[in-house]
Amino acid sequence: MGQRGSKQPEAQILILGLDNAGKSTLLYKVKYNKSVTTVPTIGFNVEMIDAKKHRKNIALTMWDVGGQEQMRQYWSSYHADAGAVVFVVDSADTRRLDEARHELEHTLRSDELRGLPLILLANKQDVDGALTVTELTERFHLRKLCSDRNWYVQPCSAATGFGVQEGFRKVAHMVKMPSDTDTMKENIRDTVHYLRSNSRS
Ligand SMILES: Nc1nc2c(ncn2[C@@H]2O[C@H](COP(=O)(O)OP(=O)(O)OP(=O)(O)O)[C@@H](O)[C@H]2O)c(=O)[nH]1
Ligand SMILES: [Mg+2]
Repeated sequence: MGQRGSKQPEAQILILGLDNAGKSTLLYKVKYNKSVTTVPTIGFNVEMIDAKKHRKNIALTMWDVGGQEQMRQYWSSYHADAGAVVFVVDSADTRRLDEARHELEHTLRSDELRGLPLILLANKQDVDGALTVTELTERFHLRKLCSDRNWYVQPCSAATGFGVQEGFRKVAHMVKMPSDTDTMKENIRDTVHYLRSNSRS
């Protein structure tokens, strides 16, 4: 908390997806509004962005984790403290959609990510043959898969910038802030206290 000495609330965003989905390109597009040339991520990249949630300033720490097969075993070590999951898909890579779906399903089974919002970024919409939001929603069985969490699919292109700011605005809107959990815990504590004191009288 308060890594930059700022008082604004902070939340952690986990950015996952198969290798070549465009995670790092998206990260730098939203951070610097620049198209950068990336190399496959070994380990992770981390950047902070300022955002707004309910008109209040917040800071989002974005963890962009490498998606190559040998990197995926480490994804779970980033689960703790996340406030939202962003899953990036190459919408034009139809051959690997089942692989992407499998990884998403596996990720969402994590206890540490239970109830957190999912934002699926349907990237590479500039490429011919890219699947639409409706097609991806069906292919990923998102309604069923996300019956216990908030979810949203944002079409975007890290190459052109289309949909990128909108996507991360949505992330800021949906992210679960650490304070939400604290408030919830306090409410539970108060309720327990109230019930106990009532049962004694
Ligand atoms: N046409 C097009 N190419 C994109 C887009 N986004 C990313 N790319 C390209 O896709 C390739 C992979 O992008 P990265 O951002 O490195 O992918 P990544 O998901 O970070 O991959 P890993 O780090 O290996 O997990 C690069 O050549 C990018 O330039 C997009 O929206 N459209
Ligand atoms: Mg990368």
